Amino acid sequence: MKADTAAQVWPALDGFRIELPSWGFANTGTRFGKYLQPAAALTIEEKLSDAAEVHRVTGICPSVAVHVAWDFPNGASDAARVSRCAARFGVRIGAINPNLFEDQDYKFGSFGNPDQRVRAKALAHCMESIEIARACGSRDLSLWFADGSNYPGTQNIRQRKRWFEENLRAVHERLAGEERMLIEYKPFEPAFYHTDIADWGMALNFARAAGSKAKVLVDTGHHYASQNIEQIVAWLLDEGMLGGFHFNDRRYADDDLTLGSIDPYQVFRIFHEIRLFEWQAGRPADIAYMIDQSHNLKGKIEAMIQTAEIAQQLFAKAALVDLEKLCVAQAKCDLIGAESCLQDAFATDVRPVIAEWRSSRQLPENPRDAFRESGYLERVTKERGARTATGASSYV
Ligand code: RM4
Ligand code: MN
Ligand code: MN
Repeated sequence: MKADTAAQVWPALDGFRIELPSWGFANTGTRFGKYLQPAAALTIEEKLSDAAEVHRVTGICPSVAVHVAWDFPNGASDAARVSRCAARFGVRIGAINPNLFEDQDYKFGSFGNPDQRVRAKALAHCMESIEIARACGSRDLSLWFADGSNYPGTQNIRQRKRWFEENLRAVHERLAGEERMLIEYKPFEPAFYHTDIADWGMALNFARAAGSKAKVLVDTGHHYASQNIEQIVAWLLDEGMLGGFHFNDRRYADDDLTLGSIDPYQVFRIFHEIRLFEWQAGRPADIAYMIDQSHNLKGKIEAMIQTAEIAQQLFAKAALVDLEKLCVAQAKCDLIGAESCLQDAFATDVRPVIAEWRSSRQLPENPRDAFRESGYLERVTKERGARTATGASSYV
């Protein structure tokens, strides 16, 4: 490996960490059913144990995002135990995701529900989520809403927007110090006519209305086909409003496919925009990189290792873009010169330099091989197999 490649890539690798989703280790499926895996985790302890395994072989996944209803069945009183358990496994609790869906009360929405009682219940759940975040020492409250409607004319869109603003502001008021709230958007599903936070503009608007600790969360799967996600990223960076990512890939609609499995160049372009921003601003962007994938068919732990590896590779490739050369080419409108800066970096095989970086950090050169050789999967398959066949509730 050329010394200058290593000089560019190693610092980027040292600074790159990506958070795992607890729900990615549980049995999940589609609305048409699920295929159970005998090794799937059923409890938060098992999810943390699996996540720790991903971190052990990759070295870049030290934190785990959690969903309150699935991982803290007794709410805030579970927090100390869960947090200690994470520490025992060598990971920590990351973003706290309130569950503002599934419960029968949320049939017509949570923050946007016409029933004041339900809006208050949703708000109280967010307040408890902040308590959990504090008890676990985690900074980010990550808000995704299933709210919307299925038929034209059935809900007052503007009224719901006002209700959202009200509750989001109330959540924001409860935040202290470094704590943040991240607002995620999604164009459709489960609502199929209108979604209350359907795109980045709406999320940005809500974040601004809520207060300075509110930022936008970009889930790469939550865009219409062919949308220019890196432009959205560039705008949010410029506005100081990009809080984090949920990484996954999609072909048709939100389906949590493995990051980069369909369009790795897009992920590369997103990372490039971030790096260009950081280089020009002279400071790191404060962004939470998170994976939001839940694999139904692939082995769950292995799929997470694969995802972390791909994220790392695409991040390393973006670190190879010659930014000085790019800026000169852009200023001269040297189109092919500028475009080639991206293409040359993207075409570079960074796997050897990453393998060297891993060895130097006492990490296995090939994380997936190391996982297969560890015998972990066989062990948990045996331990968990018998129960998994019976416990099949959605996402838990
Ligand atoms: C949504 C969204 C959220 C995730 C839920 C379960 O599509 O991506 O981030 O927490 O699914
Ligand atoms: Mn998401
Ligand atoms: Mn999603």
